[in-house]
Amino acid sequence: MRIWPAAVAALFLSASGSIASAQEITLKGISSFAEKTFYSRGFERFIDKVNAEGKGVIQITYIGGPKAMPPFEVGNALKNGVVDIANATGAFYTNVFLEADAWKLTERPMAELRKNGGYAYMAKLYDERMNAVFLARHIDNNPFHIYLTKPITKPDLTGLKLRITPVYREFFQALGATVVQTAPGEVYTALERGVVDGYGWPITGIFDLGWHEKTKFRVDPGFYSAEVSILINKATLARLNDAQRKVILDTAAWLEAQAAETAKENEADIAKQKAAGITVIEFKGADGEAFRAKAYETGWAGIIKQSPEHGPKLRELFARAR
Ligand code: 173
Repeated sequence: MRIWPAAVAALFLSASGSIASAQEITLKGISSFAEKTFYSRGFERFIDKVNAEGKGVIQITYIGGPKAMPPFEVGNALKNGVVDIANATGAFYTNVFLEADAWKLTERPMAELRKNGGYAYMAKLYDERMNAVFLARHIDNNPFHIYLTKPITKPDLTGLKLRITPVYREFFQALGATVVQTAPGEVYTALERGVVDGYGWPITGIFDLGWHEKTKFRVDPGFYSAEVSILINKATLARLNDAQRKVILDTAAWLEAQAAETAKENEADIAKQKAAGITVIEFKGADGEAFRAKAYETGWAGIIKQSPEHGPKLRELFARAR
């Protein structure tokens, strides 16, 4: 007689245990940028908040950065469901979705792009090309710059070899540079060996991988707006129940709302670069305006050339009249 209540209790316990584990889902997350460096930090805050608020509901296991997966492979891994959630920038996955590089050309905040159809236009392409949903842009208002080991006196890179990603290709070539694409993890060695005379990178983060040691000049003004975002595999998102989806979407909205604040961090790195002895080569006034205009013209020309179908529409939605 006494065995029944125990057996029933055991059954109940194991049943409720399996229900609990069926309700908690664990996603695999990967970053295209090194762990704990500037461009991974927003993703890491996202993971920490999901894991805190999603206890018993949803958790993210952080696989890591480029040590775990080459950064230019992350887009494919997300598309194929090898990972569920990724921190990446469009330039790193043009191999699966070439128009993603157009995010760098946005001159409107994400809040506006989510209203004016710009986000919706891209969302359709993420769905079609990448089986993905764009959750949150956590880097914005963060311009790119040219960093050099040799000085220039005018906006002319003739005779110089620069490290690039797709972000800078058209612009640097238009300025006369020879270009070589590398992942961020190869920049230090390329500088050290004199394989390159400089590189493109945003205003923040050059200290993360020690590049300040090899950098002598920064060219101002900056151009474009770096984009780093969190993407989720479409099938993964579809598999989530309402509570799980709510944790992900609420945390994404929380993170994207902070993206504009990236600009506050720009100033700190500008000061740090100065303290590290990096000399600013500045094109002032009309020269600076012409330099920036050329960046946008060549940038859009590159996107439109590669995607005559979507490039012009993206320009209408992303750009400001200039
Ligand atoms: O230079 C790069 O590797 C690059 O394209 C990029 C994009 C966004 C943030 C940081 C770097």
